Amino acid sequence: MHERSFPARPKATASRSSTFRAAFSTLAILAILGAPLRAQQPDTSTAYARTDVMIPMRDSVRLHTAIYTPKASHGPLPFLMVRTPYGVEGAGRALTTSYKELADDGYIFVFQDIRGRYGSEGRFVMQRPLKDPRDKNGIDEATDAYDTIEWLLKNVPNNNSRVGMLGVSYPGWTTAMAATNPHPALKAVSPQASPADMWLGDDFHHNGAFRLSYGFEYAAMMETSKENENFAFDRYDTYDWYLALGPLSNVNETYLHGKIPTWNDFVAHPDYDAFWKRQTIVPALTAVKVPTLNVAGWWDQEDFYGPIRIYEALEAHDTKGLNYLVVGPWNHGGWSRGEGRKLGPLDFGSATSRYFREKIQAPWFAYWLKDRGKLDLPEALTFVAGSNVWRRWDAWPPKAHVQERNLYFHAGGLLSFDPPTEAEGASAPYDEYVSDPAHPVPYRHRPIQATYFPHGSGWYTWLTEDQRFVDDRADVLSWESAPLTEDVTIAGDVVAHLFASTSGTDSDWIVKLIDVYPETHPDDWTMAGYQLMVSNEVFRGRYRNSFERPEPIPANQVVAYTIDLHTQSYTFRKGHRIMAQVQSTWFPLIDRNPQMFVPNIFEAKESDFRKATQRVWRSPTYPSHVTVSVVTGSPVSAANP
Ligand code: PG9
Repeated sequence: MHERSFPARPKATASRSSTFRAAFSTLAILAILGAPLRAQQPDTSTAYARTDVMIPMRDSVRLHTAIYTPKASHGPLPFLMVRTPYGVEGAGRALTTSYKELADDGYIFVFQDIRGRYGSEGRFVMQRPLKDPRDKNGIDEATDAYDTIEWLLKNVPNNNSRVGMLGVSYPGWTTAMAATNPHPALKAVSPQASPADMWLGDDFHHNGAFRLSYGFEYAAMMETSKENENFAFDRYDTYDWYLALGPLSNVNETYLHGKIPTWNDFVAHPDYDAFWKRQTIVPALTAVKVPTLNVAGWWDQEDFYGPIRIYEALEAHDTKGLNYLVVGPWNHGGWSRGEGRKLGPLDFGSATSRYFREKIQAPWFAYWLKDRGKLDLPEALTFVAGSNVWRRWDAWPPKAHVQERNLYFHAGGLLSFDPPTEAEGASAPYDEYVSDPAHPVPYRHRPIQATYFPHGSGWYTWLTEDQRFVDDRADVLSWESAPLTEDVTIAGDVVAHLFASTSGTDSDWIVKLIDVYPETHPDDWTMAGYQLMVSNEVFRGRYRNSFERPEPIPANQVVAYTIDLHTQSYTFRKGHRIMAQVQSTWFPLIDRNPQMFVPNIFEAKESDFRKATQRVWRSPTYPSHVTVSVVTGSPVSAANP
């Protein structure tokens, strides 16, 4: 294919010097590299030639698209397409990094700005919902992908009539959306860290608790202009900034002035209403229409719920064995860059990201798009951190060779597989703390840089931070097991069953499952006593009976909460301890709950915020515990590189 074959590149769509903020693969990349927001990115790909086109959609809106074709002659090639809201100027560089293995194989790469972003026409709508199927003139990300594919097949010479799609996070979601109503030429997809439901578990809320720092910063970044624009904080430690902000009503009053549609949606839709139900992709996942490789990272700070939920929803309809899951020891998009041997202070002993790109992702697309090789993928492939091996599973969560066991909270801060007895709780069958919204527990070490702070932010690795930084807080409770006498490997779902009371009428409950390293750690002294979060989640108490209709919590009554801590495959090594932790603030990751019921927390007043005394119960009647699935045999084979 040659530049001549395409319509001329429109002026508006950009010289190479236009703004760029890398993340057509993931937002994280540039921030990690510390590149300034408006830096010029040289296109370092030399083996491919780039052509920019404006592709018309069915409603005449034109989408800016960069097409990379190999300079050397090849037979007909398949397309690999990434549809992104983050700009496509750096796509060429990605062919030598994130997509190197694929680029070496030879594809026609297509990078497209979605509607209303960067060089594309039309209006950007945050996570635009799927159109009503009865609306013949409607558009959505699936129709835009469809129309683009139709155009590519007709206009790009030397293609083999097959298309693959992939992407991390937002581009992962556009991939998943394209597969809901796919063009017949779409033959394989890999949605990676795709959100599935922004109210239940992904970027913007978890179980109704609002992800303040991410929600605010992301909405402002995306909707201040067509191109990414970071909110200008006036200080380095955003913990201070968010605390000084006061109630969320000050956001529009003082900073956004009603100009950021997504923020206005947060305010107008605090509960799980029709707005969020229209946006979630899950109801559309009624069939596996395209072979799907779902990818997730155990320490993904943005979208871990999504890829697992998408896998699970598709799996219920996977009659032909076309739906697969890979979960590795990665942060958000970690598999698409670097070696993946380390994350924060953790060393996984092998190059897990390179392994994924070379041995899983490249063969996946070659198999479906080039008829090359055979597909050597189990139903689920997970990395078991702790023992640091890849494992192949024939179902996820595993159905055989695992046993559900409960880790119970006991008096004296003890955690054990034995249930509590009457005797141990004789004086007080609970542990308690005072939660004060004026002094919320930081979710990570301070200073807490802005999420996309251009000179490096702790955001990307916060899930792996040593939890000892909250040790001295009286508003964090911990229960810890004795040192393990043998390795304990868990595989499958992790669920907290909390029996808790509050003196207030609303409350957040945050539960963490933690691996406590032994004090003697001869391999690496910096890890002695380390407290590594293995699973975690927040639950906003007002939603305990219904996500749609919040209710006050009856003050001082014990209430049972089931909190999904998602899924894990992890080995707690012999000599380590297992810890469970409970707290009621996680700031500014999660907005402060006033702890007094108000109809809409986005409209709470300063005077609504109250201290509350929280009790976590641990008696035979109210046995708070965390349920894990312990691996009992060797059902699985190792699959190490
Ligand atoms: N986590 C980002 C995101 C995806 C979808 C919607 C909103 C945010 C991202 O990295 O793309």
